[in-house]
Amino acid sequence: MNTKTNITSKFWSRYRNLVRTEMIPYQWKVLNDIAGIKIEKERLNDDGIPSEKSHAIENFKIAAGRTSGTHYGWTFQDSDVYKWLEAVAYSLREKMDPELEKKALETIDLIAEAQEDDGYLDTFYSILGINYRYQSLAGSHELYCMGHFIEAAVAYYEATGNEKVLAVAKKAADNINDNFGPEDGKIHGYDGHEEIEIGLLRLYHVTNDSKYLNLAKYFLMERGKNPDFFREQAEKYDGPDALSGIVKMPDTYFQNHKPILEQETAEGHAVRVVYMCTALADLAASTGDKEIYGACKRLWDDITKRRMYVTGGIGSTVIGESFTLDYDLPNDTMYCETCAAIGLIFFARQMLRIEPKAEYADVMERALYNCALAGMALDGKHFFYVNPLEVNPLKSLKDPTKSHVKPVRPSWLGCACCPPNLARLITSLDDYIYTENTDSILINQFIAGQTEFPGEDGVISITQSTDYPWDDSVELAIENSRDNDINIGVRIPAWADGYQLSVDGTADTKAPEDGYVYITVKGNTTAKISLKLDVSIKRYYANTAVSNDIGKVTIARGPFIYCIEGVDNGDNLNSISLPVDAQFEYEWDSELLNGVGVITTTGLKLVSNNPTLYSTEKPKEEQVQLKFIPYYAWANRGENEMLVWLHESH
Ligand code: FUB
Ligand code: ZN
Repeated sequence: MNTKTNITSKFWSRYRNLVRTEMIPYQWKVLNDIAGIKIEKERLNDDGIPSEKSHAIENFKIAAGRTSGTHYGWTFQDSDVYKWLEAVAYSLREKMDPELEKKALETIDLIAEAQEDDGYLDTFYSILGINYRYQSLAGSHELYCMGHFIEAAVAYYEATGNEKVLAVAKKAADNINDNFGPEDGKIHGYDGHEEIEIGLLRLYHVTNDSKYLNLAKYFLMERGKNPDFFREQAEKYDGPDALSGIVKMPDTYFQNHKPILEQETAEGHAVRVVYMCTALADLAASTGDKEIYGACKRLWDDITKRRMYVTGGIGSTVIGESFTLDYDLPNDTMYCETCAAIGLIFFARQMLRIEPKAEYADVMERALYNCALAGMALDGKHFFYVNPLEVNPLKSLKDPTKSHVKPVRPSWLGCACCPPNLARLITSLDDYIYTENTDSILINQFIAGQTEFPGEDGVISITQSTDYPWDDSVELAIENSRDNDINIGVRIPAWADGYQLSVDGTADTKAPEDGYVYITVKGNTTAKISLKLDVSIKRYYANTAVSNDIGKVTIARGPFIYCIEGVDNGDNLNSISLPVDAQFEYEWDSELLNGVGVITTTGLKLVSNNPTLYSTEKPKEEQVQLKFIPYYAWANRGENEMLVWLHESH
């Protein structure tokens, strides 16, 4: 999409400014080890987690020969720098900032210096033993890191026209192409963590060079053909330890148990799955391959219809940061990694390129406004890795099975994949609002702003005026200066029980097609579309196959899932129930949590009469005032309990 968007949404402008003015500079300091903060381990008491410092920029300086020392951090430490650079690219696309550009250009120079003469780019092996490269792919993340670099490079090139960064990316991709593929003498394998496939496809889109598409396809189609691939490499390997223990994970962890086109369910590490699916869907969209699309659809359905939390989080267990089985969605031991929700948003975006179904945009919205956004504190400087739906801080502290479930966001994490992923998502939000097809434009997200879609015979301009996500009304001004008609598909969110739509003041009662109402705007004309959505507060129930949510209810308004916190509702939140006939009040509170819509009602709290552990005496019921806040804003007022699914009382 060759569009230009200016986001004016109050809600999103705050976040985008926050990322530009707080998060990106803060990350820069962290990457350079000058932030003066305490970096936390993802899991308490796990000695295997490097967390004293980031050292990410220093690794590049050592690899470039500017300084001496050794590599520190995860094998994928380089990717923190690349994701930062990608976020900077989008940020500069939105608003030029010479100081930030200078930092980016210096970083690009440093990366180019760290690149080997033949194009190979990975500080871990450049520092610790280049002869061992590509030989321990289960945990080395070499292709994962280069994939992130290629994504950053394409983004930077597209934002600024910088040829140097694109040349470095091509050189890296060419090195990979020289070393991997079906030909004799090349490695018949792939990275333990999918990502290079996404990068290569982006490189293909910007260069139009089919060798990058073919290489991405090779990696995707090769995965799972030889489930022993990582073990075979590990048996021969005697180089530096590149997360070698990971090879003992089950084949499903790497989506390596069978060829992707035969995979019926989403198995293993959740981020890997959705990154794989993102590339697979991009490939299907780019080639029109129906079989590949079928695989995308199967995995999409399994993830979103049987394995996704109501917040859009995915990954039910900390063990392997993985999916488990259909309908297994525990609320207090889950993983729901921020990166996984972001990856699901990437996947949804690619699926929208294949077919105009609002279910993709619905899931995108759910994951965006809930799980993904919860990954960052309102100050833009504290981050969650995992996003629970139920937290008791004492249990997190004392129960080892919950040591990954943090009750407050740390300043930074030893494994820092999530914060820069959020930064690149929020700064590139423009790319998720619309899907442009030959004769249609889908409006997937309601985000105030103005976008221009240039075409050969003119421009289509869309201006969205709305206070969404808080408000229920969206005004769309469409100007079609092309000769041809354009069909504007307005998404009707699945959560909206009702809506009213009018075009130039006249009610439009057409039924939505796959969740979009289409309005034709003739060539060289304009149209004003008004949409009003039913955002009344709704109760949601999980399928009864979800044993953890039986008898429970959660509430939502518009795209937001709500929760209760201890600071508003006292301790022992599980003793609270929501009466089936409770009436809700909704009020905007501009003073609270940077401005949120608050929901209040009367609930019931069970209180033991008897202090003994077990008693024949029934606890008494007390009426309590309940205050719900949007899930994304929890844990911004200190350490306390939080609960999304409440018992429902009759
Ligand atoms: O392996 C790289 C990243 O680190 C993964 O995507 C995250 O889940 C974390 O394990
Ligand atoms: Zn992450």
